[in-house]
Amino acid sequence: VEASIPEPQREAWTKHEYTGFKNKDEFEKEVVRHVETTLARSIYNCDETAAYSAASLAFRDRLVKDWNKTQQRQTFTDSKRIYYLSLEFLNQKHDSRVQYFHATPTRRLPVTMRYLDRRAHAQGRRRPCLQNPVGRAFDNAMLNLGAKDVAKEGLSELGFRIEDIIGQEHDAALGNGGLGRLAACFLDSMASLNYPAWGYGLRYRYGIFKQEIIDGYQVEVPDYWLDFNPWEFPRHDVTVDIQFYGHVSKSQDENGKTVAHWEGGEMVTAVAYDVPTPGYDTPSTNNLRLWSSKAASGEFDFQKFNSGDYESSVADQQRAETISAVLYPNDNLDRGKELRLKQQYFWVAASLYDIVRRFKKTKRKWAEFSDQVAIQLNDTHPTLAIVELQRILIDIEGLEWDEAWNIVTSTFGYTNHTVLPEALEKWPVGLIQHLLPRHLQIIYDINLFFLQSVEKRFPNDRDLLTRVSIIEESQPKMVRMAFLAVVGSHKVNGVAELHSDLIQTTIFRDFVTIFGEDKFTNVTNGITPRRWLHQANPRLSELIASKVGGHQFLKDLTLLNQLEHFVDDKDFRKEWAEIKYANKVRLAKYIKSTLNINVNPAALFDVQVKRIHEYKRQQLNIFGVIHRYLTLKAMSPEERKKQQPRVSIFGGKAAPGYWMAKQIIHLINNVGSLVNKDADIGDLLKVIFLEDYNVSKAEMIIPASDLSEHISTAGTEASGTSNMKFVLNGGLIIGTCDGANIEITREIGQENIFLFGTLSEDVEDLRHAHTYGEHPIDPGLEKVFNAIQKGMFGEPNDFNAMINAVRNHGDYYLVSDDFQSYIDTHKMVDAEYQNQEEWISKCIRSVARMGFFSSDRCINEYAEGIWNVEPLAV
Ligand code: CJB
Repeated sequence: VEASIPEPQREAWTKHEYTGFKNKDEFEKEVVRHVETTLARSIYNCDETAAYSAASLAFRDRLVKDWNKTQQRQTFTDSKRIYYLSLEFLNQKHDSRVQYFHATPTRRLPVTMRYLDRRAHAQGRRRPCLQNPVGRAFDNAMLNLGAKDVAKEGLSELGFRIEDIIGQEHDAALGNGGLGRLAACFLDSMASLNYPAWGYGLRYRYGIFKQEIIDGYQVEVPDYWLDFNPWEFPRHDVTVDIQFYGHVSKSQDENGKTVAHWEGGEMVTAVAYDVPTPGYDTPSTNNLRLWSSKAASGEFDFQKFNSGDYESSVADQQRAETISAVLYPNDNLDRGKELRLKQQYFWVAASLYDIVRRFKKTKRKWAEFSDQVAIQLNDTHPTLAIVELQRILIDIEGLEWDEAWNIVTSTFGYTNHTVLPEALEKWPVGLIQHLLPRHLQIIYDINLFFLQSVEKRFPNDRDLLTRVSIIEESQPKMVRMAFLAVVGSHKVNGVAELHSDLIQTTIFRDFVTIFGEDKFTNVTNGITPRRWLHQANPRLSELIASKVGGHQFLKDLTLLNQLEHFVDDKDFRKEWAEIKYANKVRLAKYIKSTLNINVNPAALFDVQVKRIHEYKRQQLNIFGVIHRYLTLKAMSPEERKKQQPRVSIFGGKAAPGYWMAKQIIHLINNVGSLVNKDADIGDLLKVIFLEDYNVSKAEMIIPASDLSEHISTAGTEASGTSNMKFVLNGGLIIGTCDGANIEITREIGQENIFLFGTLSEDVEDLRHAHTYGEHPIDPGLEKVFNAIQKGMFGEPNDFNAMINAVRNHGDYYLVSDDFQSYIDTHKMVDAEYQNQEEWISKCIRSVARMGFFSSDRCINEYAEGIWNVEPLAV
């Protein structure tokens, strides 16, 4: 690798190397410098936002050093890199209201009071500090650089409280739910384990919408987050022109070989924005590269501009910017919009151009490509990368088809995250033909060669060929992206054992026959303990650290098993219980402040927070809550006194076009309106819907749960990851035998989880029976339906569709089948919760046994079994 500075001049560079602040004074100096120069402000107009910006920049400067060194190390050692392609990377969305309810509660003071208070603080008169601020990138940088105390003292001397400063952060929420959050956990683990890895994604101007609840209904509000983000580096010099539309012509080269030329159409430019992603307790800092779209500065708009068509040249610009403008807000649902396909190709083409460019700098032979590059496809969204790499290799680099295809298939791995039919991506052939004419030809060729090879091995099986064809012979014809991803990858994995078995026996069954079992594997999902324990629940993290030999468990989560020795330790149990209670108090305060509802922190907190989806069955939960309410109402006051008080807490967004999901939200809110003010019921039951559930709120809600609900119809939830977060934070779960619940049970023991409901192997038969035979509704559920239809929870017609889905439309999600066992299991929960001593033992044992679910374990499995990549020593 050549340096741009010649040898004799490098001495000066070494002498003046930037080293970042080393102590409090130097930190303060950096902050003041950034306020005065970078931000062009002064003591007269340095507000908290400016202080946040300057402090972040001081840390960023230090992070950048590690980041640069990491990149240089990876280049010099010529190591194989992992490229993680994901349309979503879900980080925290900051909500300014949340921070005031973390840990030690303090009153939110009026602005002027806070100002006075801050000055008092600066003069040394301290008041209690909040311990668990929520700004992420900043907090993460402080954590990973081990300099939080320095920052705290330095900021205090400059007149600010670190909690207020962290609270200024407005981070990106570039994802919908589990899939995007998994990608963020993976980035954390890859850096923490010193793997050379890059993430590639899109820099949406609008991330996931903000949810407001108005009169019980969800309303979506756009979320603009790009005001000032010190954590990203615009690389205006790193751009790639991406072509769309046009046509393909063919010519012969000097050797008589046919060469394809993709010509015409329009260009859009991709601009790179880099986000350093530091690892925990290591200087390794990887890169997340997000692409933003803008109009190409090439001939197209220039021509129009010259011909005086200013308006349309501006329109072109806006059209180009539209590509990266907005995250599609659907979870587990494919809507097939043209702009979405444009996003996919734009992102994939820019990323591959970048990856190939980096590889070509090594001057290695093409045959070595997959020794240097592993590309992981996070779901089918980046599947066009397979086609694009084949195109680059044959059309641009002049390789033969077979040689190119070998390189392609040994480079890619594909992770499947869902078996839901409505989520499996398909694109109309005509749309691809129009947008990416050359790619369609290549897809047809990939399919042709694939089907020929199948035909050879399984002659005379036309059905098989039809079933596995990448092209679905429907009206219109469709490209099946999951099949293309399977054919173009060397490994395909599911995200939990049951899910990986299911994909091999259902959607990809024929491919297992064709390619053999070895191509298919499982990597059970995991979560980063840095975020989901240490940062979300600092007191619990410290308590654990005090028992298991310090914070090493955050790097090796299996060390949690030492907690088993303390299950009977009185003081430990007491502190454990106090922490849970404090977390519940914090959530109760938040509920009071946002909804003006009093909930009793001593009640059992029963939480279901996740995207709203029929398969996740929030409807089962709310029907169960109604059943509980009706049961309580029918009791005598004496009987009621014996019942376990509960707070049922819901949160989650519905995709804006998902009408049924929105009705579920509406019903939850209507039930809450009635129940929460019913004097007969009081503390025995409260029903809460928390608005705008996101990662920040998850950090507050999850540590406060006693029981959480993971109750998808068996066989529908690929893994789930919040189940892991809840258990790791000392909450028990009620769940179906679905996704990772099964492995959680295996790890923590059957006695520590409340399982209920139909098993996945019985689901199909029941569905069949509903459609073709009798389908009597569960009598308990029937009572619930009657109450709704009598208008107990508002206009009954609003909920007809929800009821009809169960009663008249085959009950696809088996709500009625599972209702009785769901209710019975909740009765068991109530009974067991009464015995607090036993309950706490279960919680501690569960946490002790959760080591398996670290995303570090997961990343090591990918590295060994799929990527063939080693960590890079630092
Ligand atoms: N998943 O979040 C999504 N969106 C999709 O479109 C498809 C799947 C989720 O991915 C998670 C990470 O693998 C899984 O834990 C979860 O079960 C799945 O629904």
